[in-house]
Amino acid sequence: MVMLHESDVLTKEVLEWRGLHLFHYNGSSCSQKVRIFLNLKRIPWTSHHVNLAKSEHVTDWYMGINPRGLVPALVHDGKVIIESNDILEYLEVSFPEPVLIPADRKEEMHRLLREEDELHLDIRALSMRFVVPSFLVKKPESSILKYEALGSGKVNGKADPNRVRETEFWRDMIRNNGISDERACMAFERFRRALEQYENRLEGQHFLLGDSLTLLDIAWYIYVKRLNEATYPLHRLHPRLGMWFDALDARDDFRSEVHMPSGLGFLTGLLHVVQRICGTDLVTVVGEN
Ligand SMILES: N[C@@H](CCC(=O)N[C@@H](CS)C(=O)NCC(=O)O)C(=O)O
Repeated sequence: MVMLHESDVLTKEVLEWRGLHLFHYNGSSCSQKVRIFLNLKRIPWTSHHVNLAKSEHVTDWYMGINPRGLVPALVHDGKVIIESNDILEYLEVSFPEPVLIPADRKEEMHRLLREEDELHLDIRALSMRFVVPSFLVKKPESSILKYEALGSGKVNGKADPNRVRETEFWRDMIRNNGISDERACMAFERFRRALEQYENRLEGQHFLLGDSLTLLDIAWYIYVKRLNEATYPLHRLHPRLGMWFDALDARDDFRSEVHMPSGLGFLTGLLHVVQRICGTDLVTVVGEN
């Protein structure tokens, strides 16, 4: 679990904070996952909205809290926890009701959440190719250099290797002038394989881990929502998952956290029209049309 050491945190004031504080962004998939979890548990929390579109996460103050410069980050009674899945596993222990990680499935859940987290750069790649026009989200070299200079650069008292992963992603985007076809196909294939596995699980059960809703459903609902927005052919390729997704998406406590602002919805719609005309839409690029 990534619970930061005091020396990792440069914005020392948060170490004095009491109660539960979440740093998050409306449109961030990992933040949405945490907010749905908090809704279901009815946990009261203080919101600190970090506007990624205005680069509020690449500041001395925020990177002094999360040295990875990412949302979400949690401060609970002076402890700083980063990484959405670690935050959720931590919260499950502190707020056990209703159960979202069954006691006898903790290890399996942990393993499946790790697999889910390994796909994070893939969902980002698909989002930045098929949901948001890449010219709006590409980072110039100057922002990457600023990112590298901020924060302690340490997690658990040691130099953090994840920062390099982050900067490589953004520098790749500069080199390829966006997300390349090859990168998009790789991300698509990884998701197709993972979703196939969950499609099979749904053959004899209502939810991904059995017959009751768990954290795994929340985590995959968020990914599938984004894949839908990227025009992934969910219902055609994985019909059972399509039904599972529709049922969750009809719930207020899920849907309220993943609402796309109307301005972005319009831009995404326009992007899809242009991509279809140019033959650069998702199903054409990945050869699934
Ligand atoms: N593995 C991390 C991923 C966090 C992450 O990548 N957050 C994105 C939003 S979903 C972010 O903060 N992006 C800002 C940026 O890359 O500049 C987690 O699960 O918390």
